Amino acid sequence: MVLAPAYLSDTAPGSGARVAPRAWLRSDAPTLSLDGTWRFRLSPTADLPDDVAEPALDDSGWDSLPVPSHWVLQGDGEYGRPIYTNVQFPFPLDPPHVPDENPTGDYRRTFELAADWPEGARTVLRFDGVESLYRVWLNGVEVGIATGSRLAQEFDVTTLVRPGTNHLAVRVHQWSPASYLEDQDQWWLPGIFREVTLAARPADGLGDVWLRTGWADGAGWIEPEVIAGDAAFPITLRIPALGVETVWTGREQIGRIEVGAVEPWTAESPTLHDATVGSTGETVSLRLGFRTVEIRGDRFLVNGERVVFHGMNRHEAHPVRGRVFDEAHAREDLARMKRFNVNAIRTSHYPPHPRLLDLADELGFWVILECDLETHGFEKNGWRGNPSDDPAWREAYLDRIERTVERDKNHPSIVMWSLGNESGTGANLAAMSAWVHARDASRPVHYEGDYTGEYTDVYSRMYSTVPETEQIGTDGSTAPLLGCTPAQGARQRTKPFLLCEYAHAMGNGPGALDQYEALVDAHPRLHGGFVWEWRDHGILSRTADGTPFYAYGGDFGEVVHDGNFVMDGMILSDDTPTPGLYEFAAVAAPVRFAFDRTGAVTIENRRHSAATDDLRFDWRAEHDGRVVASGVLPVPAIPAGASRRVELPDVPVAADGETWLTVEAVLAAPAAWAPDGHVVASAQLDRTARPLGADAPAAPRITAWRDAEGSTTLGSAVFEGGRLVRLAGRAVGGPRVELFRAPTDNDEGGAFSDPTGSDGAVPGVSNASLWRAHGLDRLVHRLVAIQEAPGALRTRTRVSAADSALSLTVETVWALVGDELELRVEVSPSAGWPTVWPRIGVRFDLPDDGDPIPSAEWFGLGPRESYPDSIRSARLGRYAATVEELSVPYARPQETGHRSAVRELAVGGLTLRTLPDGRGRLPGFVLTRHTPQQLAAAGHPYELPASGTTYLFLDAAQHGLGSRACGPDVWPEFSLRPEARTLRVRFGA
Ligand code: IPT
Repeated sequence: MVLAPAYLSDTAPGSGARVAPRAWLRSDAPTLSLDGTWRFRLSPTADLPDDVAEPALDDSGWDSLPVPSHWVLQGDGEYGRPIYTNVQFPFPLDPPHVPDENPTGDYRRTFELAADWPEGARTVLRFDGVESLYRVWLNGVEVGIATGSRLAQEFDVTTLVRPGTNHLAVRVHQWSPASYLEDQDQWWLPGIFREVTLAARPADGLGDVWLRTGWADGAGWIEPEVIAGDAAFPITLRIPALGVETVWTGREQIGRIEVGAVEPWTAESPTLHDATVGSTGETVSLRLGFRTVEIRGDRFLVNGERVVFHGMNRHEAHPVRGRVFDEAHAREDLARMKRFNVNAIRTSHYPPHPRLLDLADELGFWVILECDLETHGFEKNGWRGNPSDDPAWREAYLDRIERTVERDKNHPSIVMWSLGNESGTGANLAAMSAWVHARDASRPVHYEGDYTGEYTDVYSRMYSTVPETEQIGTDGSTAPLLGCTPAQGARQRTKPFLLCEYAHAMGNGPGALDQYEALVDAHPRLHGGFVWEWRDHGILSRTADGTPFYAYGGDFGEVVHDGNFVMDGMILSDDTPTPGLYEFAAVAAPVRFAFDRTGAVTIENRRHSAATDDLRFDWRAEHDGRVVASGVLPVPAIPAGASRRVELPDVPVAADGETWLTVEAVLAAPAAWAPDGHVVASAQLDRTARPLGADAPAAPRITAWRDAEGSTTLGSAVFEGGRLVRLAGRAVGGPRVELFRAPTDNDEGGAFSDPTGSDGAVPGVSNASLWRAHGLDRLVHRLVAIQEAPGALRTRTRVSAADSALSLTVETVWALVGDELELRVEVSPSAGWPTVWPRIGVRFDLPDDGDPIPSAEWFGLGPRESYPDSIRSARLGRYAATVEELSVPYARPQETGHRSAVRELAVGGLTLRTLPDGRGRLPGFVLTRHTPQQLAAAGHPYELPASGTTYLFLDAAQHGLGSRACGPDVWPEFSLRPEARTLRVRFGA
């Protein structure tokens, strides 16, 4: 046994020939990419001989591995497996030490240095991302050690590199002291996962360039900072499109440049100007955006206007590549964000690949750029030993923030720096902030964990509830704020507020996006927030029989893991947008419509600064979902922040049935991120003349009931012992009352890490546990009575669960009404049901008969699923979808597919229309191949049993969604309390 090397217990960020960080610049100085195939050897421990460094070592028996990549995602498990943990550390909490079991990858390659590699230049070896600690040798000589997995590092190798063949070796340890600073909620993915480059740094080149820009009152300016040696002068700054050409013959001349009238950069109109800075030996190119970031009182302003973040937390995650960057995929991802009205990104919880910020500049996003830092695993021990407040780690903290800011400082999209995530609080964070304030006074500092605002410029929280968020925004409120004395709370209320995380998008959800949005409208101190999170991090895997699936925590046999908590995105692992994202797009829409009684609509432009001249306003009128008239509303360009009242067209109103007017703001011309016609915002106005259901003939009042048994026929419906067996020429079973839904991740939420609920989750027993405890998933039935009358049949059933005295009484009445067959189901609970209910519905079973039901057509809300607190994107219309399309393949099967307020439905030869209950409410439907019980039992889609039946649920009501997987429960208004409900439908007989 040999002890692991001492540097694996050293809190220093690195050693050796590391050089100061600089901006990531496009340069014409020679570079040599060292990406490609490297020799690779994986060892289970870190106590290895330094043979890796020996140029003469025979590595012909080693494997080959691509760089960039993560070794655990290469091969078929022969290089270990990914590990997913959220807060937990996958190794003992023993800082700064890590276990001897420390997977270590040795990488080797040779490269040829071309004969024309500039002489007299310095040469640096650059790593853009290596997880987690790496030691580098060139031509047998140690170059240095570095940490900071998602940070760039350059080593000066001038004296080591030589013409001809060079031998490069890198030893990467999966675990290191730095792992204590990298406890982000994501997969642990070791390896060299970003580019490796050799770069010449000419003596007459540019050491670093920062073109700080500003904009006010129509004019822009640049405050340049250029680091260069004497030989580099003269240095010329050129911005051809603005006619700028400034020559500096000496350092002392470098100063502020007024560029005069210029279009500003904003996330909505991301105007960029190509610029070059050329010295005698090197030219770099940049794309400048002119904008000024500022905090005035409790307002966060860009170019003098308040910014509202409709943001996403963006991790770098790909089902095959992990955190290896793919520019085409990233561009499409950002374009998708734009299509869904996302205007901001928090780079949770580390700097992304540098190109991502070029894309953000170009497509237009407000970016909070976050440092690679999280020490969350210390929380469970009361933050004892937290590196954030331990002087031994100060240098590592400062190194991280310097590397973060210096690399990305030129990007106009970055409007705030964030020190990191969930790292408690302490002097090292304060020191980071002080460093940023000294280095870049033009951007505020964000860090959520600074509850009392000792060293940050904005007030930020995660998952605060709607009432608490309201109190934060309310002047004069003395409601206590998390972690604050009243005085500290008062101080925090003087700052701009943002939710760096909210609306946890795990599984089916989140609910209540609109409630948060309403607060942002009402309280200008509230600047919006960032949904947790943009995408699921599933890793594409296969079962033993080859079925593909997206793996989450535990699927790789991890010792400790956090299950599917990593599947909490607005898009699924395969990029499919979830219904939650459509809801977000509707809530965050920058254009709003308010109809009034006078036949007009007020159109409000809620953008930061762009007018609506890129939009066209289409309208259409529909009778029962069929278009009868359409056109374009004449709307003048509306400036940002303004509203216009526009007369609505006279639309023909249907005598029978419903008349609805839809207006849509669509792109009038293609944008970089969407084609023309793309819908940015829409709204519907009900113009129906008569109340819903008024044209349906009334059901007869039946009094002559007598007891019945055996079989009964009503029109095409056949009943055996009171139960439906055939309808409309096909086998149909039911209706069977169902209260259960396969618990969503939010239904399962509650038993959260922090019992005080200070992290936003509602502590306690989850709704799903209560449902199971009360047997909602295993209700049994007892038929109490069957009665018939001419043209009618009725049953009474008692429904209850094993060992429970709680029950439901369910009465069904079937009656022929003209050429239709009406079903009325009345559900009444016994007194004392203690929990909320998932649903009040009935299930019909439609066996395949060799021919599974392919699809459904309906007139109702759609096209996607909706629930009481996530229904803002649903529009009334006629829709069709296959049974498969009706369900969302969430990574862990759960309730999905509910279409609200259905009027008409056609499924497998059955047609039905619904009638409102006594309070005007219409049921929804779910059409699925699996029962809630089957869905609830499956951990992954591939675990669902083969099915021979399609199940149709008609739901008189569904419980809301909430975001209690990590945040607030369903708001009371949208919670389904046990109550009596009536469901009325008429089948085509
Ligand atoms: C919060 C984290 O900041 C984020 O990284 C992620 O883990 C999220 O939760 C849950 O998915 S921390 C939480 C304990 C409030």
